[in-house]
Parts: sequence; C-alpha cells; structure tokens
Amino acid sequence: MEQATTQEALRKRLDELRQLLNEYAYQYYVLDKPTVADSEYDRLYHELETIEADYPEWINPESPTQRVGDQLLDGFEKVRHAEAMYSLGNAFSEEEVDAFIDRVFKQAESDQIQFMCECKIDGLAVALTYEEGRFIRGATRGDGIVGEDITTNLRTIKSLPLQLRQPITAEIRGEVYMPKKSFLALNEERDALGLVPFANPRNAAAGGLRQIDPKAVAKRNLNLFLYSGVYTESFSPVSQANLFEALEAAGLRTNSLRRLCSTKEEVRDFLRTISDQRHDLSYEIDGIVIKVNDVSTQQALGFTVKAPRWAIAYKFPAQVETTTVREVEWTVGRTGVVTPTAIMDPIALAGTTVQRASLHNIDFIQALDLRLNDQITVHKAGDIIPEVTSVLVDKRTEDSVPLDIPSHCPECKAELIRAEGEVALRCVNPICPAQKLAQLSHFVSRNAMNIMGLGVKVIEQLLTKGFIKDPADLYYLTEEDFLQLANTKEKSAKKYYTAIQGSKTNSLERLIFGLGIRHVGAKAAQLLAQSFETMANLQLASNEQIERIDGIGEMISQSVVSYFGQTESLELIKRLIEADVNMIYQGITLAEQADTDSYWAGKTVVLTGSMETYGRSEAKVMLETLGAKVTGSVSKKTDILVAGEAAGSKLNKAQDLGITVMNEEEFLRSIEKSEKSE
Ligand code: 1X8
Repeated sequence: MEQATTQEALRKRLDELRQLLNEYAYQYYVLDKPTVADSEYDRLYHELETIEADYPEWINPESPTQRVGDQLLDGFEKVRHAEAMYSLGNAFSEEEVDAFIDRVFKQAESDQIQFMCECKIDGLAVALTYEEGRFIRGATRGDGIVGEDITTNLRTIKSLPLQLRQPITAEIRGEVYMPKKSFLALNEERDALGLVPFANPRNAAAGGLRQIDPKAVAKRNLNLFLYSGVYTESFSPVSQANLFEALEAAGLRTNSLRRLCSTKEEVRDFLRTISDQRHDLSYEIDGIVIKVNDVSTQQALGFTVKAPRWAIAYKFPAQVETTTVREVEWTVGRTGVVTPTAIMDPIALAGTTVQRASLHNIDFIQALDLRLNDQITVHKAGDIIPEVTSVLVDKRTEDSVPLDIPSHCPECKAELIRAEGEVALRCVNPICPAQKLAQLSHFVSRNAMNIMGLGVKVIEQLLTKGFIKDPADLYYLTEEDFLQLANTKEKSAKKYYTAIQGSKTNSLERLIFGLGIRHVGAKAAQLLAQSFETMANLQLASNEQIERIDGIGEMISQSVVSYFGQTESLELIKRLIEADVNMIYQGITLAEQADTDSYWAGKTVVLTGSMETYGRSEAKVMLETLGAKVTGSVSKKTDILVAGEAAGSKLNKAQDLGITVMNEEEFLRSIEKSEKSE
C-alpha cells in the first residue's frame, strides 16, 4: 500500500518535472527569455533523470531527457514530403524586387496586396511532421520531393518542441542554422585539431545534421526558425501573418524580425533596414524573403514548375572583395603549432577594414595554390572572420613561385615537425620563446588568471631579460624587477606586482584553464574544477574518472592525464603551490548545489495569491532550491508569507500572527539577490 503511494507521488512528480522543464526550455530556447537559473534547470533535469532511471517504463519520447540518443545512426532513410518543397525565385537588386511586386499586382489584378517580408536564414531547410501535436519526423529538403529522415538529430535542437501546445497535425517547415558564435567556436576547434574549417554556418549546420552520432550533433548548438507549412484541417492559417501567430501559439520558434508591408517603398525600407543591421544579428542571413501575405491570393497566383509566383528571395550583394597578398606571416602558438596568416592590401568588407586572414595550415595553402602577390577573393566566414575564398590564378604573373613552407621555427629556429596524419606544422622545442610568450599571454588572459595590465610587451621583456621562464616565475617577481623594464615607472611596477599577487586567490578553474592543457577550454576547466575540487585530486584522476563528467570526452581526459604525467607540469604546479597560488575550487561544487547560506535557507514559507512572474509551482521549486521549506498553510511556524495578487485569508492570518509578508516585488528582488550570491 505504502509503495503504491510512493510510486504515485513519484509519477506525479515526474509529470510535474517534465512540464516544468518543458516550460523552462520553451522560455529559454523558443522565446529567448530565460526565467530560471541554469543551475535550477540542471537540478530538475537531474531529478527527472533519477526517477526515469528507477522507472524506465515511464520514459516516453517527449521527455526532455530523450532528446539525445545513445545509438549511432545507420545512415538516413528517404522520406517523401507531404508537398514539394519549392525553391524561390531570386532578386539581386531593389529593381528586381519592384518588378516582382508589380507582377503580383498585375496577376492578382489588385494593388491592395500586403507582403510579409522575412529574413532569409543561411541554413538548411527542414520539414517537421507533427501528429496531434507530437513530433513524429523531421527531414531535410533533399531534392524538394524526397528528403532524408534526420529526426534523431533534429531532436537534439532544444528549441524544437517534441510536443506542441496544441494538437496540430501538419508538416511545419523552416530553417536550421548554426549561430555565428557557435560557428566561429567550431571552426577554431577544428583549426586546433588540424581539421579543415567550414566555409560558412550553412555548411556547418548541414554537416552537423548529417552526423551519425546524435551526441556530436547536440554539441553543434544548432537552432531553428519556422516560417511555413503544409496546411491541413487542424492547421489552416489564412495569411502569413496569421501563420506566425499560429506557429507561436503552438510553441514553435519564429523570427520576430519581419514586417508586413503594403507598398514598394515599405518593402524597400525593410530591405535597407535589415541590410544595415544584419552584421549585428547572432545568425547569418543572406537575403530577405518577400511573400504575398494572404493565403487565398497565394493560391490564386500559384506556382511555376520551380517556385511560387507569390514569393521571391532578395539576395544581398555577395560580400566578397578582391585584394592582393603581400606577405605570409607564420606565428607560433602556445602549443607550438605554427599558423600561417595572409597579410593583404587593406579592403572594406562587411563593415570593417580587413588586412589579415588566417590561412589555417599548409593543406589550405596548397589547396588554393596561394602565392605571394596573388590576387585573391576574401569573404567573412560567419560574417566575422576574414577568409581567403579563391586565388585569381589567371591574373598571376609568369615568374610567380609556390610559397616557401618554413622548415624551421620562425622564432627559435628549431626544426618543425609535421606529425603523421596531422595537417599542423609544429615547433616541438620545449624552450621555444615564442611558445613561452604565447603560453604566458594565455596564462594572464581574462578568462584564465585575469592578471590585468600585463600585456605582451611586458611579458616579452620579462622573458628576454630572463626574469621569467614559466607562469610560476611571475609570482616570484618583485616591484624592483619591474623597474628594470623599459618605460616602467614605480606606478606601473606596483600595478603589475599587485595584479599578479591578487591573482593568487583565484578559484581553481582559472588556473586549470591558464595552464593551457591541450583541448581544455574555459568550459572544460570549469567542469574539471567543479568535479575534482582541488588540483591534487585532478592530478590523481584517471581517464575513467574524468570521462565520467558530463560534457567531457576522451580527447580531453587523455590530454589531462598526459599533462599531469609530465615532470615539467608537476614541477610547475609545485612551484605555484610554493608561491601560495590557490589550488582549490571556490564556486559551488556539485556536492553542495543545494544552497545552504541563502537568505531563504531553513525558512518555512507559504505562497498565496497569484504572481505575474512565476506560477506557484515554479516559485515553490525556486524557494526549495534556495533551501526553504514551502508549506500550504500559515501557522506559528511560518517564517514568511509571499502574497501575490488577491491574497485572501492566509494574508489576514499571517498579519494576525505578526509573520513577515512579502509582496511579489520584494520576493523577486530577494530571489535575484540569492541567485547572484551563488
Ligand atoms: C527559404 C528560406 C525561407 C525563409 C527564410 N530562410 C530561408 N532560407 C522564410 O521564408 N522566412 S523561404 C525559403 C524557400 O522557400 N526556399
């Protein structure tokens, strides 16, 4: 009997958790308006995972834990679309857009037609099938008639609802994309691993969705916007504007950057406005789609063999410029990788002046057959990073010769190594001054030890004068040492000294990141510090222990274990300890996530009335995270009553008993404060 009740309670809690998590995910990923702290989401998610582990029979495909599967995919099945996915006619100038609008006016025999103008996302078109609100299948566009089933991979996109807020049966279409930031981070990572970078976010997104490991897809941080559908009885909007209302009501993510226009001038104004601000968007767009708003007018206009007559894509002028390569610079990074950079005649490109472009590695140079004084085309990958896209070979002079690939380190002159299967050229001299400089610059950088003011110039001098060889040496420097550097007066010397000494008390994750262990970025450093809590624990950790951390894989664990296997590393850490540099994690550890010293810890709280910002159950969960006990009725044991709108008898009783009463605003302020202090 008792067991049945526990089970019932757990089942209820499970439903509550799924609902809460889905709601939070919707607010965070679809509306881009987070309402709870990440730690709170993680806590609830973990609670759900724990219940599901005990009762696997309760798991259903709509559970938030079921987004990322464990299985590798066995290729992709073909799927036929409910209706053909058309491509769009293109307009390459404002005049061509005007001509399209005139054509629509003429064919529809009216000039009272509204147009919905939307951003053209540079991503990958997908079709999502929902049945009675459940996500059943997702497919690529393919050739427009038959696409590939990528359901498992699409499920990893957190803004894609597995369950709609309405029981709609329809095929919903949109664009999957990779945010610029994720694209840049991915390319940096690929560069570091010696992989060829993606040319643009679209290729990165497409590559992402075709991976056979859903876990790898989840890491790509893909997102999507929905903007069309195959209409059915349960889903039959009367206009494009109405479609957006319907999509949003169903919980689907739409792009709010759109405008309903009635004239050519209004359309033109929208094109120009977006054209001006597109470099500031977090995703790449390559044009504007202009659609007849009214569905019955769309139907009257119909389709040509290739595209709808009621829509057109205005394409922004390609952001490609031509310039000349004057020099190739080879720089040594902190891991010894030698990277080529093209130095070019300056050009204006996508909002900035560009003079340098990474050439990534030797393979990249050789694939382009790039030579000095070549004319080249340059674009900005992800709208930010300048990249050489082609060499104008026919403009080349006859005496041009292939680039010299350095055989020796540009700094220390040691011989460069190119390991089997690696595209990277590497200086393996452990005392290479260029590597030392890059390592030290990394150590003092903002996300590492954050030693403000200690720039490259100062570090360079400290190295050449032999004052320092590694990061630990920084902590043994005196103010007098700094006074011996060029242009350094007492004030600067004091500033450097104080900044270095101040960094001794940093929390462990900064130091771990600062050590520059291969593949250990700021995020991994945070996870390692949080899990192992002290440097000593981390030093002793095995591959298995490290890989047990969610978010850390084999590549990082091997790198960490190998780092601590080296005598030089141990020696460095020993001297950092002797210099009194903190080796302990100071954030919240996993073991103590439940807050014990917040204002709310140990308090008995009653919620009454309705609040604008949070539902009762959300507020309850938040308070519980902060250590409060939330009960249903007011008594002498109650410490605080949180009273929303229309609070009734509980408020009277609390006032009678002299219990502290908080209104919504006070409650919110206090919660916010408690969360900040974490
Ligand atoms: C392609 C795209 C469309 C939209 C946005 N981005 C795209 N890449 C949109 O309608 N907002 S429509 C479209 C197509 O029909 N081929």
